[in-house]
Amino acid sequence: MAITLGAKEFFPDVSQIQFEGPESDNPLAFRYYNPSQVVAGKTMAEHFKFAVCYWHSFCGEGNDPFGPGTFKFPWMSESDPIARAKLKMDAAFEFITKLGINYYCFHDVDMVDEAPTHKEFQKRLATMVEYAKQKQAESGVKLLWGTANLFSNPRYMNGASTNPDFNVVARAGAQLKDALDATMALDGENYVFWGGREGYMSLLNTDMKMERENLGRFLQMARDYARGQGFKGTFFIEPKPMEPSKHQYDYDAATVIGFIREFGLENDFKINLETNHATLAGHTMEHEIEVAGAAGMLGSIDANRGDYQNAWDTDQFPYNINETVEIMMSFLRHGGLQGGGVNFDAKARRNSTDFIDRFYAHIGGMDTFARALLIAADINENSPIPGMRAERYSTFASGHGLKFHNGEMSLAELAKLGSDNAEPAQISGRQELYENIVNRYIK
Ligand code: XLS
Ligand code: NI
Ligand code: NI
Repeated sequence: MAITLGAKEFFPDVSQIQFEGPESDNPLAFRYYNPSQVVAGKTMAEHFKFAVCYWHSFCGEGNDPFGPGTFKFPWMSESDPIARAKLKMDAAFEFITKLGINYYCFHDVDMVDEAPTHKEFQKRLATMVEYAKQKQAESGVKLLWGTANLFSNPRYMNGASTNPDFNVVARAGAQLKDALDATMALDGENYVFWGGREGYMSLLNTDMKMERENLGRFLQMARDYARGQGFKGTFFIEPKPMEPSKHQYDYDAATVIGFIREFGLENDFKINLETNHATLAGHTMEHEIEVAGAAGMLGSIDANRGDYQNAWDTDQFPYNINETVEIMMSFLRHGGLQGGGVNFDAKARRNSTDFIDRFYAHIGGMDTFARALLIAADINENSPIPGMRAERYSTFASGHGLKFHNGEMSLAELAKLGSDNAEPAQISGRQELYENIVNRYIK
């Protein structure tokens, strides 16, 4: 059943993508993602809350530092910015709906082109927010999160809230307030801060202490304003170590947790982790999930993957099943996401020039996650791994170990036990056995 929301159908060759099971050879069907299937106590749709991102799927034309875009959007021939933005939104909602996805995410400037003045952009954005309201109501698609693009416009070349010039900080504030208003008007469930240029290019000209404090103030203001307007959602900070800055202040999950606590944001902020940002920071995504999860701050995921042979944010769609199984093992261990979902912050390759490639990309990403969830749940429920992990830490389950863990032991007591006991026996970590078991469950 094809659902057409706008007057024009943009993808007449694609009908509603259905779950057909692992044996299906239909490239436009899900083989694992079955939204209503219950796994580990929740439906797949509830676990993931998959989202399509506006910027990669409907704005990015495939340009790279060596060449212009390769991708021709059918709405580009429309010259009026509002008419063009409305066509783009019609196409976006048709795409999202046909994929059976319930959420989307956007930056303010993804919705409609920037204008010569701030006031003119405000008007454009307000028009598109009204239009998006209608599209959401017709389709049932919801806004997972909104954000302000405070990094593309040349005025932000030295940062937005961390800019050395207060005038730029104020301009960023105007954009932030509008993006918060747009998110709230659309019942956005969360709001994201990704600070691409909130960092430095050189310490020679940078007062890092001042810039970090200003970033903290900016986030506090955002929280106070939105809470004052009745926003009940969660704010997320999305860590990334670098790119476009040489160094970004929100380096990784551990750094962001410290920042959130330093600036008193812990009751309102959690973390939006992105796979390729984890790898750029020299971590795995499951490492980042463990760090955020342990702090109770695992909010949302930007799903993608990098390329191990080069080191930039390639934003490829998830595909690697072993990697995603380990991600889902950590995900389940921490009880899933708090408030957020799995947003495909990923783009089809520059030479994947047909719109159908974006359908294949999302189907593949969703199926990779769904299959990994099934495998991770199977490992948790049926494999020896949970028992092996529990056994590995069993000396902390009772007695002296438990007392130590609970902070009920002094160093003198600990030292006495350590000195009186015989040399501890050597216990293998069994890493290769764990790895073999994981591979055995990947079927
Ligand atoms: C860029 C980021 C960006 C954020 C939203 O690397 O991933 O796309 O998710 O601003
Ligand atoms: Ni992202
Ligand atoms: Ni990214």
